[in-house]
Amino acid sequence: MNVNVDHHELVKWVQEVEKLTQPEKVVWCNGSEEEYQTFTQQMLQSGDFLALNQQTHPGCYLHRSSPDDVARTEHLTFVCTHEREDAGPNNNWMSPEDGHNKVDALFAGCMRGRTMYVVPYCMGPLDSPFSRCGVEITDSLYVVVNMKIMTRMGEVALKKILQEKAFVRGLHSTGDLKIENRLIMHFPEELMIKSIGSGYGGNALLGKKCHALRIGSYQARSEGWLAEHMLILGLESPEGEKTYIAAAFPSQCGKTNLAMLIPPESYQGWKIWTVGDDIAWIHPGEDGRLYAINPEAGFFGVAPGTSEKTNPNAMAMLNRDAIFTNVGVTEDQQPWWEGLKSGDPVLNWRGESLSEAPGQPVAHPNSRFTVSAKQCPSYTEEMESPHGVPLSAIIFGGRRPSLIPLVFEAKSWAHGVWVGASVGSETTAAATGQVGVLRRDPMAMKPFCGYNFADYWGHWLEFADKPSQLPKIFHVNWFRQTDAGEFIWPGFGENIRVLEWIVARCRGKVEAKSTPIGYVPHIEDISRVGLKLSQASLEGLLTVDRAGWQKELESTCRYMQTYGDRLPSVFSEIQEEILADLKA
Ligand code: OXD
Ligand code: MN
Repeated sequence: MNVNVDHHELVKWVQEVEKLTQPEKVVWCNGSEEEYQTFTQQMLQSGDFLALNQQTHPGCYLHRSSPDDVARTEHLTFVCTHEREDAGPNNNWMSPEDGHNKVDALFAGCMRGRTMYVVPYCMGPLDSPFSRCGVEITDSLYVVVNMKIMTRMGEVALKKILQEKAFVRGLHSTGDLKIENRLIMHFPEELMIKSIGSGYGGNALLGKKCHALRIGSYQARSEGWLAEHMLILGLESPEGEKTYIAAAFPSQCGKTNLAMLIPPESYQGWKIWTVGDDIAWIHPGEDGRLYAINPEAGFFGVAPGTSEKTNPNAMAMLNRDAIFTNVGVTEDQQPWWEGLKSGDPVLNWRGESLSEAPGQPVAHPNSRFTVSAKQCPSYTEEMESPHGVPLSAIIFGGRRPSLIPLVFEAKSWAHGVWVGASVGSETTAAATGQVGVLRRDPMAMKPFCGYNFADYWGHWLEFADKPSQLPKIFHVNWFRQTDAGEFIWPGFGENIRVLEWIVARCRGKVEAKSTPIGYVPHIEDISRVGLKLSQASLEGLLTVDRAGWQKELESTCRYMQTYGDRLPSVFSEIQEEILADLKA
């Protein structure tokens, strides 16, 4: 690489890591297209990549991960702070000393016979004051090529690091891929990550969950901003008015689909622009508004369920230059997953013929695609804007089969923070563990907040102290079901009907019904034109069931009490007020 890095602390750290892990050689990645091609060829030769059909999917490859390394492993993910309470009940904790000792023992000699890649990367547009850099050292080429798509990687990031002299250190090795030798450790006080034993997604692409959310949220607190698990979209009306919205949903609740929504026929003239699908870094602007940037440069989306019907924009970006992980393949080597609705698979995600594995999913439920954001038809140059986009609304949501209405609006910023803190959702395949159990997932950050949730809520609340035009806060639920288990709301492109109401509220164009839990739409303000949804069903989706909500509130309070004295006192006032209203 042309850049002179002699004597820089980065070089010292790389040398220390080299001494610890003992690789055969060290390669500094420059992030060029040529380098990407070289690495791809190497992976094809080693079998880490299988070429997909280059006629139908030029530049597309399939990677099969180790079969028990297919999702984030939250029980092996730790936040190591000096004080246990700083990590909070929301995180697994170890002292920094124990954390380093345990994980370094696994790193010792782990790269013998392997190449160690040094990957400088920048989270956020290169010229943004809000961007933050990191360096990931890894022995996985799969990680390197994914980082190339997901971040601004290589020489450009290294230049920025040398100028700024600050970067997050991330050490990664696939180790022996055994779950008993896997640890994903965060040292927020040192801006450091050490991850070993997994080559999958959020465990291994350290820029994403480890840096942009866990370390990011910690940094954000001390610097006065927010690092959130949120998509960012711009909704343009037929009159050309653009409104920006950030929305937090737990993993696999449709963030990518919502960020790329194509409006149905009855919404001609409306358009959604995708600024981000997973992470938002939000800063207060001088005008008192909140501005969001997407720190990522690509999408690491869930494949199953993605189709022409659910997400045509995603389908359009997946027919070239994409990496597929753990999907099935058709006879002519095209990628295949459940819900795709075309093609016949012959091999499942493990590479077994379907007759060898009858009744099992063809694609792993957490199988993924990695693709540059620039390939998305709804990509907007605003994704490169150094100052980000101004947010008018923040939406929280979860997967809730009953009780929670389709949409409601918080009565104030503090109430909205409480609504975000009380989010519950059924678990999905994005993390190992039981699927379909309700768990509290405040702000969709349960697996990602790098410090004590009580302090995090306090930090959110502080934004109200400054003179500002804060976004309005909403809660949505696309996942209500009938007793027979069918989804009531059609979801996907039809979600624009709810976004339209949200935008109208932000612009003061529509009234709402005040209820104990917040403002709910008048039924006539959610358009049913072109929808097969009865008035009664929509009414059901907008009704506040007082008895049910009292129970919900009890469960929320029980959860929040686990945060003890650090819990913001305004939360109990809000709860008492809602409870009194529900009983009135
Ligand atoms: C993701 C996740 O990969 O949330 O985005 O698990
Ligand atoms: Mn996510």
